[in-house]
Amino acid sequence: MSKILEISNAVEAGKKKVVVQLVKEALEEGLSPMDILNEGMIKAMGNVGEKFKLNEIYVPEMLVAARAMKAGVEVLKPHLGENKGASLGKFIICSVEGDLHDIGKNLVAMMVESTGYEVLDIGVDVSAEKLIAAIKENPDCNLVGLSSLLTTTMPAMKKLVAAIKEAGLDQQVKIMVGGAPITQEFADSIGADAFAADAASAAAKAKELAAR
Ligand code: B1M
Repeated sequence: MSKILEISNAVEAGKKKVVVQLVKEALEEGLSPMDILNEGMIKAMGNVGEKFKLNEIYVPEMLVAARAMKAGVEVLKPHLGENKGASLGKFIICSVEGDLHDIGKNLVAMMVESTGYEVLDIGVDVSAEKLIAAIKENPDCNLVGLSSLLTTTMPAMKKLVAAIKEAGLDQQVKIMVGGAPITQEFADSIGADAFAADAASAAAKAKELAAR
């Protein structure tokens, strides 16, 4: 069995310690960190989601798989991109109100940081009040990232974008949105400045927005 497949199986099975060990071995063997992430771990979470949808597994199994992936990502983190030192500005990122999923958000934070942004992660289930306060407390923030994994939290994303505009903070920050149910069309419809489908494109978009 290939190392990547072993990692994928261990993530799916929620075997945190095994994932950590396998990721270390894969790096030592010279496998690409992006392949380990995309083919080993993100694909595994996709399988977990499919099994959940088919009622083959339940929330606790999703949770242990998520913990195993997070542990693997920690090992990968130093290899995922070179931090160029904060010079592009400050990026505030969160998962929107009602949404507790944070693996994708964390990956986006990590990749955007590697492009040269300082990152302030304000967590999950973030209300408009909390987000607005964070932007106001950080006048050097020039980019906000909103993540949503549930179709039911898409309206909360719309609400956060509207709150930023109502507070006049869209003069200060650009807004990037993403997450599994989010599309370019949805991003346009709620008035976001950018949409990214994955963490690597989010990093590229963030760089592009800093140059605008
Ligand atoms: Co949940 N969950 N979950 N879950 N979960 C999904 C999202 C689901 C698709 C599973 C399924 O049914 N197939 C489904 C949503 C269905 C829908 O809305 N249509 C679902 C559900 C229903 C739920 C609950 C309601 C289950 C329940 O309680 N009955 C519940 C809701 C909790 C809540 O948020 N209020 C719930 C809970 C959980 C856990 C807590 C158990 C756990 C999360 C743990 C954690 O995050 N700490 C969990 C997990 C693990 C998943 C799946 C299996 C995996 C998510 C993940 O981490 N993927 C997921 C199924 C799936 O995604 N196929 C599922 C890996 C990650 C790297 O990808 O997050 O998509 P992703 O991020 C990507 C891109 O989307 C993008 O870049 C990332 C990296 O490439 N991206 C951005 C993300 N944010 C971005 C922001 C950007 C740009 C790009 O700019 C700012």
